Order: sequence, then C-alpha cells, then structure tokens
Amino acid sequence: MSVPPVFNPDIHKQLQPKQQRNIAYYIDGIKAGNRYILSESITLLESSVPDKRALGTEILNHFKNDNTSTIRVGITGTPGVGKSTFIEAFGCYCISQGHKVAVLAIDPSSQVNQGSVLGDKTRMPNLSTREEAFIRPTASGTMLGGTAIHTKETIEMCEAAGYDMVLIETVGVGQSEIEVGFMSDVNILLLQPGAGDEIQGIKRGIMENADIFVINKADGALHSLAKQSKITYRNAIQLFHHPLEGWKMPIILVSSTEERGLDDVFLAIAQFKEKMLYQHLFSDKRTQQNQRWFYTKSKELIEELVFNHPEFRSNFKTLSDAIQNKSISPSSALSRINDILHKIIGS
Ligand SMILES: Nc1nc2c(ncn2[C@@H]2O[C@H](COP(=O)(O)OP(=O)(O)O)[C@@H](O)[C@H]2O)c(=O)[nH]1
Ligand SMILES: [Mg+2]
Repeated sequence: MSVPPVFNPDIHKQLQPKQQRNIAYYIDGIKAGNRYILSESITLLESSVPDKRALGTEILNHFKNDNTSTIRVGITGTPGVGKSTFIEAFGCYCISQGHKVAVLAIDPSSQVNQGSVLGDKTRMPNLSTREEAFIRPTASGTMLGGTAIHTKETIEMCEAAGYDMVLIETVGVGQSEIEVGFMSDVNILLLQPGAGDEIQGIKRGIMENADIFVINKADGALHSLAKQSKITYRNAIQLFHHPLEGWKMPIILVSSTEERGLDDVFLAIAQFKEKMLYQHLFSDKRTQQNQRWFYTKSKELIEELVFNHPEFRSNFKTLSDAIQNKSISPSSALSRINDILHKIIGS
C-alpha cells in the first residue's frame, strides 16, 4: 500500500540536471584527457546511488573495447617495503618511456585506515605533478567490502582515458594481495634485503601469485645484503611452478630512492606480457577475471535483493533475536530461513 506523496515526488528529477551532467560531458572530457572529469566518472562508478552508477557504467560502455595494448601491474609487499616509493620512481620511468600512468590502490581496510593513499599522493611529489599521470586515492571510509570490485571498473575507466600503464598498489594486508591478482595482468612482489625470514612470513598464496620479484632498497649499506638475498630468494622460489610456460621468475635488485633497476623491471614486464600474448593467455586471463567479477557482483546483487525483501528481513530479524535469547538453536534458525528463502524465490 503506497502513501500518497505530500510533495512533488519528481522534485529530485528536476534538480538532477544541475547536479548530474549528461553523458557527453564525461565522454568528451575523458577523450580530451581531462583528469578531473576522469575522476568524476570514477566517482559515479563507485556511487551507491543507482542512477549515478548507471551513468558511470554507460560512460564505461561507450569506451568498451578489448584493449590489450594496456598493462595492469599489481604491486604487493608488506607495509614499509617501499611500494609507494617504488611506484613514484617507476611511474616516472614509465612516463619517460612514453607511457601514461594511472596509480590505483586496493584497500579493503579503508574504513579503518582512511585516506592512506591520499597521504601517498602527497608522498609522490614527482609523479603527482606529471601530466601523464593519474593518481586515484581510495574512496573514503564509507565504502563496504566492494572496494576491490570497483577497482576493476576504475582500471577500465583509466584505460579508456588513455592510461596504458596501470599500477595497482595493495594497501591493506592479507586479503588485498590476493584480490589484486584478480584484476592485474602481472604481479610484482616487493621484498627487502635480508635473510629468508621475510619469505617465511609471506603467505604462500602471495608468493605464488607473483610473476616478478623485486628486492627493493638495494642501496647504501643494504646493497651487498640485497645481493645475498637474491640467492636465498632464488632458492626459495624454485619450489614454485609458474603457470606460464618457460617463465623464469626474475628477481631484480632495485633502489627506488636512487632510481636504479627500474629499467630491468620495465623490461621484465614487457617480456612477461609478450610471453602471455604469444601463448594466448593474456586475453584469457582477463576474460576469466571478467567472469569472476560478474560472479562476485551477481552474488552482491542477490544478497542485496534478499536482505531487502520485507518478508525475509522480518523473519531474519526475528530468528536472529531468537538466537540471542537462546530460544532457538542456530541450526534450527538456519533451517527456518532456508524454508523462507525457498518460499520467496520459489513463488
Ligand atoms: N634506502 C631506501 N629506502 C627506501 C627505498 N624505497 C622506500 N624506502 C623507504 O622505506 C620507507 C617505506 O616506504 P613506502 O614507500 O611508504 O612503503 P610502503 O608501505 O610499502 O608503501 C620510506 O621511509 C621510504 O623512504 C629504497 O629504494 N631505498
Ligand atoms: Mg604505501
């Protein structure tokens, strides 16, 4: 039963043109390389307002193409290893090689760790002033688990705007390193000079996800230690079998602060991509990532739909309260909710 409106229900529609520009504004802006408009378009994609999100998707669809001329580079490593410093130096190097560089971050913990990349933006003094660079700070704390999921669309939007080198830094710990693997073409794991201890502390999944190893901070007093570490790491990674046939995972000594070794990393990425393309795995990997994205997004939609269903919601609340009162066992409650779900979906 709907209640008659007491005010003009279309008032928000009338206000919209002022707040929300038409699609041509965004498309033209992106084509013209306007970074502010690119940023606005990404904000639309991240919006929780369905109309805005739809406009964001429409913009993205306009540019949709199977663009294998770009490369998406995931950069992982424990906090303090030098990811941001590396991106600053490496981003500038890529620009010197004629690329346009977008820097994004995956940070599922952004609710806790607000603005960490915004902080990084100011700590990328060279890159952030380059016209060929676009640095996207993570969305502020309000966003729920979907951060990484949005990142995929953000990558595509950046590519549409001509950024052919997308560097994705993981900011959180644990989960985010795994998630970056679901949207990057190539993964770089940053390590520090030192004994193999560090490798013990890194989750096996993260190690296995890496295509290129970088020992950062190979400078000053740490330089000879870095060289020794390379041998230790070489032995450790020999245990891993890389899915790309014939790919010998390189271990590269880098100093981000002294800008050394960056050319080797650049070359390794190019070689990796070439091998992927040659074995017809480059597009395949992206297609699999698209399918995974679709699956995850579908699950999100289902969850939203179900939890917003009035009958489900009220029953869920009642059963949840009953669990608290200990008047029902969790398994009985689950069985009841299962029946309700079937009744709703089945009808
Ligand atoms: N000596 C040296 N220090 C570095 C290098 N790269 C990063 N650092 C330092 O390591 C610290 C952590 O760097 P940061 O980029 O914030 O690490 P992140 O947490 O992985 O993003 C900073 O104090 C950097 O100055 C490097 O190549 N050499
Ligand atoms: Mg950082």
